[in-house]
Amino acid sequence: MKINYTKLLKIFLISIFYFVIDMVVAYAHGEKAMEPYFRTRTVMFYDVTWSTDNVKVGENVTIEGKFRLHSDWPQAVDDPDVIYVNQSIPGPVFAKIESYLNGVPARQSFRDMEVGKDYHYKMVLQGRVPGNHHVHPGIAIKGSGTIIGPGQFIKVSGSQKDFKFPVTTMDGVLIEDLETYALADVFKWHSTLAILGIFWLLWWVWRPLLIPRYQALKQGREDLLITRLDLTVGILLGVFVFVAIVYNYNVQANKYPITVPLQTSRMYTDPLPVADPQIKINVSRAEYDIPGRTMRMWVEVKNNGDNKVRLGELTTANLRFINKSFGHAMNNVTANYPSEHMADGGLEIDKDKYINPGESHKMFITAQDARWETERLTAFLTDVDARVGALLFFYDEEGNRKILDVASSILPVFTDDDGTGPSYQRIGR
Ligand SMILES: [Cu+2]
Repeated sequence: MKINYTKLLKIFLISIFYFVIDMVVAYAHGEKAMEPYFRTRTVMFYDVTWSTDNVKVGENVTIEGKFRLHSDWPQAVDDPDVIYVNQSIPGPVFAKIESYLNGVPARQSFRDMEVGKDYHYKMVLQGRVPGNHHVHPGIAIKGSGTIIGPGQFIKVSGSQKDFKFPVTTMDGVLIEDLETYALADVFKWHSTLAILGIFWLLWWVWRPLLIPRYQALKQGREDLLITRLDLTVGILLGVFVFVAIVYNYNVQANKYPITVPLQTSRMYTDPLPVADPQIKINVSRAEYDIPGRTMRMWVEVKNNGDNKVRLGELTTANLRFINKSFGHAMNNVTANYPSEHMADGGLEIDKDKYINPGESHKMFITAQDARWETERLTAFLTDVDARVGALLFFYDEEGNRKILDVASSILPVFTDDDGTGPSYQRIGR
């Protein structure tokens, strides 16, 4: 068979072209690529705030909020035995100054997090590189990766030259700028070792390589492969590297007698004390209407508390569906909350009302938004774990909030259903 090299070259170039194009449009933080069961049933972010959306280089922005570890934690995701409070930003455009989990400094990872419980995180970032950056909180789960919260664009203005990171060490030495501290030593060591490495590589590479050496070996002439000079150079190099390391180690140990190694111990904090909402939810059916880009849920809510409660919000995968006709739910939305995380249509509730203490109330919830599609949440249709989860926010008449995490298997609906189709009738809407 004759190979068409021109055609092959063309395909190759086109692949590279598309690869490059793809890199240009890659701009978000990869959360869309994550499976919906990961994004709707693990770390559920809520009450996220950014202290400002405009800082100068060297100024601080505080990001804080809460998350619940969903009770219906997916089997395919490692349990949150070890987590780390992190930020998701495009490279080191901010410097992290402080971070906390439930008020405990979060420089290290936390162990034994409890599923079904709530935690509060806070981090302070300092503007470093000018630009308009998308800033998310993130929670890294050991074994499963980082799940990121909602993002807000924060503009950093000024010049990167003005960024200084002064630190005073424990023994009182002021380091004027951590950015450039001991950088000369780093370059010196890297170049010294690189030169030695390249020398050693070239020493062997400059002469005939694989085939001639293989033939010499086959003819029983190993003695030709390594000469006396090779041996001498090898020994000298080994001795030189060893002496250089021991000598410099001693010089540094005398120069900095007190050093603290990186800390690897794990932190622990109790979860936030959250009162039992005294609400029971039974999801009898959930479906996703593909042409209508709508999630529908049939739920029965039993209010076991002493106060009337009404459903105000459904939030999942950082998308918020608000019951817009309910004042307490609207009050919970801060004015500058990023609109990309707000579903335009809000949450539609059939038979929306305050549920009395002791009452069982059947409701039909509709969450419609094109973001189901654009956020690629509809991948649950092809997942091996076709369950979807969410947080539901209920409020009593005083506006006190009660948060519930719900999950249900979800069925796809492929026909264009306008609300009168068979699935509705079957459920007895
Ligand atoms: Cu982002």
